[in-house]
Amino acid sequence: MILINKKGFIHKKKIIDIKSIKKIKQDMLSVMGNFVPVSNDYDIDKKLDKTFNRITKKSPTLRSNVFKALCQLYSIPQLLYKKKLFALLKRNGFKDPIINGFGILAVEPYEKRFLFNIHQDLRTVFASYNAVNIWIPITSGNDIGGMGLYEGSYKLGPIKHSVSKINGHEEVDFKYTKKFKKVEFNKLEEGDCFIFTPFNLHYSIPNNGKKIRWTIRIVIDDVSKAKHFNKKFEPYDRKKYCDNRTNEERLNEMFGIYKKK
Ligand SMILES: O=C(O)CCC(=O)C(=O)O
Ligand SMILES: [Fe+2]
Repeated sequence: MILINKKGFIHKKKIIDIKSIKKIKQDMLSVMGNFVPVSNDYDIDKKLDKTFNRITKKSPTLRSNVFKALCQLYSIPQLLYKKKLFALLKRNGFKDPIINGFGILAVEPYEKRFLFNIHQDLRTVFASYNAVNIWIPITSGNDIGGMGLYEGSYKLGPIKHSVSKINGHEEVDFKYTKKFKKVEFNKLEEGDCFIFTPFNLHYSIPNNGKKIRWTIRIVIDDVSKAKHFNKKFEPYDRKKYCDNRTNEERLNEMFGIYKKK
């Protein structure tokens, strides 16, 4: 596996311009505005959080469906065509890029339910081991948490994950992290880009701040690295390594439907 660099991740500052991020936030508000009144705060982040809280208060089903729609926003993959990001991917050797998936993550202050344990992203369908996550904070702050990652741990290859009895998320045993240096991305600046291989072990850092940590994730891959295509699409047998329910299905089965405290 050759992945970006030996560490399997890069951090580049100011890759996505603030205007494009604002456009995404406006699109998110427009989606939510179909179901609740949009808050009239001047600050767009406050507007976003308050409006999303209104959605949450209204009903768990509405929250879940609105969230699904936000994850599929048209304007998310458009970021890939921004000059700086496009050039960055080219420089990192993406010859025949494809989009495997994209979405938004919301980590609310002091909300533990959606925090990821140490994992690799094995539920995504990859075409090759050269896939990368492009992780873009769209809110800034030091106290809103972030993500931790073990540099170079992709060298372990896919690891069999188990479901945590404590929080219902998939995880691998801590022992796998031992040989690798941990880096934490917890000083988030909107528009920065963290590009990392989904095979690097990584986890969420809790949000102890006052606003929601919103992040965008786009997964891309390179077909020129899929030498196995004459036999199969994926580079390995994914079913052997992970649970195939969605996060939401698994959490609902284990802990009941989400209701905000
Ligand atoms: O943002 C987080 O808390 C973790 C995100 C993550 O695991 C991912 O994007 O694959
Ligand atoms: Fe992940």
